[in-house]
Amino acid sequence: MHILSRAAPLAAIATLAIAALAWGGGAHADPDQNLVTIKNFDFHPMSITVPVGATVTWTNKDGEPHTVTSIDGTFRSDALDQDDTFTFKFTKPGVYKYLCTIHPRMMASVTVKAGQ
Ligand SMILES: [Cu+2]
Repeated sequence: MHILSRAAPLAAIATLAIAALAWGGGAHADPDQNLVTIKNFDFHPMSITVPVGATVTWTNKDGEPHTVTSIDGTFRSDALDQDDTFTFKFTKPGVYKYLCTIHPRMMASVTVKAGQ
């Protein structure tokens, strides 16, 4: 009992550390949960890396409309109102830069890697 009572706080600290790492590792989130949030006129995260075949879902949390528009024309959403989503499946490796055509300073990217 004495050993357990000393070990428990260490275990709790280790659990918190792991949770903190998981929280900060947005680019390594669950492969089925490639989520980008549009909030305060920015994309979060601004860069995300996914394997070929992954689907990315954007959700607009702003009251203003935004679009998700790739520079090279690979994908293009309609204007997304608040809580609207846009989903795109990436079938080819590459770096896909995109922006909001309504607010072109809003720029971000999706990196698609082969063989993951
Ligand atoms: Cu916008």
